[in-house]
Amino acid sequence: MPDLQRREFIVQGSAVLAAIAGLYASGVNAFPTQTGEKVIPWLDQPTENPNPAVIQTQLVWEDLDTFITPNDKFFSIAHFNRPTIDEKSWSLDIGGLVKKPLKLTLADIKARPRQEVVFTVECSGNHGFPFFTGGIGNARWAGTPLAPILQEAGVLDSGIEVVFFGTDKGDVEIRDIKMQQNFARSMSFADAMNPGNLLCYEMNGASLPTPNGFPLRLIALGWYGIANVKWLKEIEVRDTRFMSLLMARDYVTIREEEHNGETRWIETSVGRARIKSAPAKVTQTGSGYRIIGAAWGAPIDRVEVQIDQTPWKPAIIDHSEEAEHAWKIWSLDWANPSPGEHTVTSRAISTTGQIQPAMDDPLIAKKHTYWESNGQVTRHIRIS
Ligand SMILES: Nc1nc2c(c(=O)[nH]1)N[C@H]1C(S)=C(S)[C@@H](COP(=O)(O)O)O[C@H]1N2
Ligand SMILES: [Mo]
Repeated sequence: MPDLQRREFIVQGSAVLAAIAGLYASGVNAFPTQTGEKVIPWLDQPTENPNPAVIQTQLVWEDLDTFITPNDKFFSIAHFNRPTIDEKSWSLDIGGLVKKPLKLTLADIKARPRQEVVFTVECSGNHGFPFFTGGIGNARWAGTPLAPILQEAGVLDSGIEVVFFGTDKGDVEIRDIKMQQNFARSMSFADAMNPGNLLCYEMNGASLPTPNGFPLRLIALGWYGIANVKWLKEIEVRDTRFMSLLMARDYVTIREEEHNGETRWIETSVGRARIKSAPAKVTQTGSGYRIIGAAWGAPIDRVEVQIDQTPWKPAIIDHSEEAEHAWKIWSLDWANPSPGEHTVTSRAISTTGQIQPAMDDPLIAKKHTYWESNGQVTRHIRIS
C-alpha cells in the first residue's frame, strides 16, 4: 500500500471497517448499474466475427449487467445448419442397446418430472483474442432428467456409450470419403446417468429458442458447450466408444506433457468445463472505479485480480444471485488508478484449491489446439 493510502486507511480505519462490514452484511452487488455509472471500453476489442454462419450473438463483455443472460443475447453455435423444427411432427427416439426402445413426443417429455438448473455454458473454442471471447452465457434451463428415461428404456449390460444425435446435418469428409452426417456427440453410460443431465425444453422461462435447440436439447451439466447437443432427434446406446467428427477428429485438445524427461503428445476429446474467470468491464462512478467480472467452470472459492504487475488482490463475490453451476459475478474497487494504460488480469481459485492457470503455465503454453483455453485473461484499458 502506498504511504499516503496507508495513512488514510489508519485515519479512516474504523469508518472503512464499518463500511466493509456493512457491505459484507448486505452483500456487494456488482449489478445493477449504479446511477451515473459509465463503462470504460477495453482497448483490446475482438476483431470482426470470422465465421458468422457458425458463431452468432456473442456475449459483449462490457454489456454484462445481469446474472442471467437474456435469451436474445445468448450466444449460439451451429456447426451445420440451424434447423427449424415443427414440434407437432417431432419426437425423440431412444434406442440401440436397450430392452424397451422409447419414442417420446414433446408432450410426453413435458409430462415427466420437471427439473431446473442455472448453468453457465461456455464454448470450448472460446479461446480469447483476437476473435472469439464471447462464447458464454448463463441461463436457467428446465427439462426432465435423462437418467430415469435411460432406466425406463433399460440399458443392456453391453451398452457403454450413449450417443446424442441432432437433427442438423452437414458435409463431413475423412480421407476420400464424403458423408452427410447428423451432428453427434456421446458420453459414457456412467456420465450420461449424472442426475444433473436434462432433456431441456425451456430456457429462462420461455420455450427453447430455435438457435439454442428447439424443441429439445441436452443440458450436460458441468460440460463444455459441445456436449450440450441441440435439436435432439435420437439417443442411441452402443457397445463401443463413439468417434464422430465432434468427438474425436475435431474438438480435440492436443497437449505436450513431460513424462520423465520425455515429451508425450496427449490428445483428448473436449470434455468437462475447466476453471476460468475473466474481467468483464471497468466502470466509473464519479471518481470511483470498479472492476467487475465472472468466474465459472468449477466450484469457485475466490477470485483474485492483478492490476499491472502489482500483487494479486481478492475480489468480492456477489452473493446476491448465485447458483451451484452458474458463474460467480465478482467485483473489485479500484482506488485511484493513475491516468494512462493499465492491464487487468483475473484468476479463479476453486474450493479444492485449483488455480486458473497463467498463460505461460505449461498446461496452456504447451496446448497446441485452441480448445479448452482456460488460461488467465488479461485486458487492457486506458484511464484518462
Ligand atoms: N445439434 C447441435 N448441437 C450443438 C451444436 C451444433 O452445432 N449442433 N453446437 C455445440 C456447441 S459447439 C456449443 S458451444 C453449444 C452452444 O450452445 P448454444 O448455441 O445454445 O449457445 O451447443 C452445442 N450443441
Ligand atoms: Mo462450442
